[in-house]
Amino acid sequence: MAIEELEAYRGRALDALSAVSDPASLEAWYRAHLAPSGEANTWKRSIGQQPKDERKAFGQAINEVGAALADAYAARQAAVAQAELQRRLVQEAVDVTLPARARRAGGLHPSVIALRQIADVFCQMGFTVFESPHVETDYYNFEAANMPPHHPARDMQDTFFTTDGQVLRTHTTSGQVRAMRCLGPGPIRVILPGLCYRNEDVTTRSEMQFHQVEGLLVGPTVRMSDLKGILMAYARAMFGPDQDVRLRGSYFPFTEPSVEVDIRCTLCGGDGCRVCKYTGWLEIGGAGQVHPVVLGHGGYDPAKNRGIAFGLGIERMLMLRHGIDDIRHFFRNDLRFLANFR
Ligand code: FA5
Repeated sequence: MAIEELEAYRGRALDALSAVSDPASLEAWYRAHLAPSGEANTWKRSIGQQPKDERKAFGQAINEVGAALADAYAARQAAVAQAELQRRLVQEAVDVTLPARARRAGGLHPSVIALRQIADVFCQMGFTVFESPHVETDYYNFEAANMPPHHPARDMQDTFFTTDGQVLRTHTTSGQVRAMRCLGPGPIRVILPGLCYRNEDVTTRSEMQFHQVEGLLVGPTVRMSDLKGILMAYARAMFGPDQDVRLRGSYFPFTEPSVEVDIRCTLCGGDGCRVCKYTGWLEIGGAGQVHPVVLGHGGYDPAKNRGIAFGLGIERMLMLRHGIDDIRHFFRNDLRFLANFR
């Protein structure tokens, strides 16, 4: 009787096992049947209730059923694992025929693109690039540029000071004497590109930070006519082969004579309009012959050497070139503006 019940149990357990198709129900089946508290083991407790002469055979039958269930379980476990693997392969399959999602690459800032173009223009004229620090000493930014303490010209450039008494360079002219001391005593032909900082009210034409490209030539034969030729080459590279340059008398403490550099108005071509205030000309920077005091700070004998220098504003040049009406676009990080220059 008990043997028949045991056989019926075997049939039930194997039927239940054959219906198992996933790891969770396989685990549940194992707990119900083969685990120490599972049904296959509870049979063992009933051995003592059997007639004495049947106990041995009943015990063997229980062991056989247990072994048969364990074999069937192992086979089912392998089948479920295989099925699970198949399921995951299908579920996680990558459709290699799908079109790739375009990656949006970053790009260079318009001022940096312009700086690179400008470096190309000047390098073709034999210039090399000289880098100087953004955080500068008062000496290099002002004093070496012939602006001793209390010189009124310091007010022309409202300055950001650091807590330890240094300044954020107000112009790339701060690198002139550094370049002379580093590259002298022979002739020098360098540009010094980079950011400058001024504590100015931000307007459509003025920012607190902007790029300049400084140019510096020093040597025994350098003269103002070289300056005009170089600036003409720059203007034509930036604004087209018909562009013209005008040097207009001005004042800078570090040059004598000093000039403002104008190009013919890019909007009206020189006829006069609102943008050029009806003068036909637009300013792109300052320039001049390097002051003897500055040459002296750089270690050059002013009696034997002359220098010419210029400082060009990059964002204002780009505003003229692309018809940009507000300089603040450059540092707003608005991709709708920046992406136009990719
Ligand atoms: C100077 O900075 C002189 N160091 C230039 C120079 C160099 C003269 C060598 C002689 C010899 P200025 O302050 O004018 O000069 O500035 C030069 C150019 O920088 C300007 O023409 C303008 O294009 C740009 N610039 C000046 N201030 C600002 C500002 N706040 N925002 C944007 N661009 C500016």
